[in-house]
Parts: sequence; structure tokens; C-alpha cells
Amino acid sequence: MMQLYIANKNYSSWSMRPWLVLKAFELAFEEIQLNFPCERGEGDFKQRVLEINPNGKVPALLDRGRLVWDSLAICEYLAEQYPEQALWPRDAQQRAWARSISAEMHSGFTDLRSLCGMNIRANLAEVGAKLWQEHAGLRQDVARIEQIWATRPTVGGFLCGEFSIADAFYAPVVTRFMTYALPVSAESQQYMQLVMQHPAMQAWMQAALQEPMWVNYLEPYQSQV
Ligand SMILES: N[C@@H](CCC(=O)N[C@@H](CS)C(=O)NCC(=O)O)C(=O)O
Repeated sequence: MMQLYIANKNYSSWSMRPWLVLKAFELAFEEIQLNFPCERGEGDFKQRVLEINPNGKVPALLDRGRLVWDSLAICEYLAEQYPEQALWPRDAQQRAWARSISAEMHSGFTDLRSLCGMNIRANLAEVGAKLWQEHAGLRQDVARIEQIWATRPTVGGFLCGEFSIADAFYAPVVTRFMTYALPVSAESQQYMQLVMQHPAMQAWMQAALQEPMWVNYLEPYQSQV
């Protein structure tokens, strides 16, 4: 059976993406969660990741002796291995768009990603309001994401109609928009609700909410009570 190495569900947005794809398409896999240390550099997290992945990061997928790392490479590998399932949309034009917006997320949106780290259990609305006022780059990132979401073919549907890798790539953004209460349109909120209601997303979120681990260096805006 495939093994997916991930980190904490509350914080690890890159882990979330291939995990959602595996769950959403009901592909059998074993999940191996290696938790971030409380303080950077402490504990055996890095050493345990390095034992399976020389680049020292999660997510990483092991399939019959093949190692695949990096969220986008893992999703591409899964799409190739399971051609009977539409992990990418069947339609070539939709597929080109889905690949482009997934790659855009993978390589871009650095202001959103650096200022608003994923933190599912947190409520950082006040922080979000301040960041929104102070960072034009954040506002630009959110505007571009809203533009992408508004371009989806079916109003009220997923990015390419049915759930695909593209939605998995934007799922952590949905949680960030909620955590930081960023001011987005009603149409964007409708897409966010659709993603939140997906059973795979529900499963990830519930597990994240039950995690007791606190990771100091991923909590720049609050201290442990
Ligand atoms: N571009 C990579 C990013 C992977 C990444 O940064 N993973 C983080 C966890 S979300 C990690 O393993 N960090 C540990 C470290 O850098 O020591 C991907 O898409 O998978």
C-alpha cells in the first residue's frame, strides 16, 4: 500500500494537498504523520523525514519502493497511476487551466503564504484585519485568488466542475481565509463553503482540531495559554 508522510494537520498546508486527493478519490494509503517540534530544530522531526526523503520535507509518498516528494509531483504521480479516475479534469482545456492554477498556487502567493500561515484551529480575525490594512501584496494575492475562483466553469461548483487536484491546491487557502477572516466576496465564500463541506476536507479539519501539539515557530501571532 502507498505510504504518505505528512506533518501536523493543523499547520502543514503542503501535506494537506496530496492527502485530500488520496482521500477524495478513495485511493488506499497509509498515513504516517511526523509532527513538527515545538521549537525549531528540536526533537527528531528532521531526522525522521531525512530517513525517507533526502530533501528533508513532507509531504513524501512511497509507492512500491518509489519515492515521490513535493505536493505537486505527488499529485501528478497519482494522476498518472490512476488514469481511470479524473484527478485532473478529463477535458483538455479544463486540464490545462487546472494545471496552470495549481502551479500558480505552488510557486506563488508568497505574501498570503508568509503572512497568513495555515492554522486551522486559530481565530486570527483581528490579526487578519491588521495585515489586510498594512500589506498591499496580501490584498493583491487575495484578489488574484478570487479572480481564479470566479473563473470556474460552473457557478456553485468546484474549480473544474468536479473536485480535482486544483481544489486540493486551493483548500489550504480556504482555511487561511477563514482563520484570518479575510474580506472576500459572497461568491468566494460560496466556493469556500463547498470545499469545507467536502468529506475529505471535513476529515482533515476534524483531525486538525483534535491535535494538541503547539508549534511555537508557526504561531507568530499568539502565545500558548
Ligand atoms: N514545495 C514543497 C514544500 C514542502 C514543505 O515546505 N514542507 C514543509 C511542511 S508543510 C516541511 O517539510 N518543512 C520542514 C522543514 O523545512 O524542515 C511541496 O510542495 O511539497
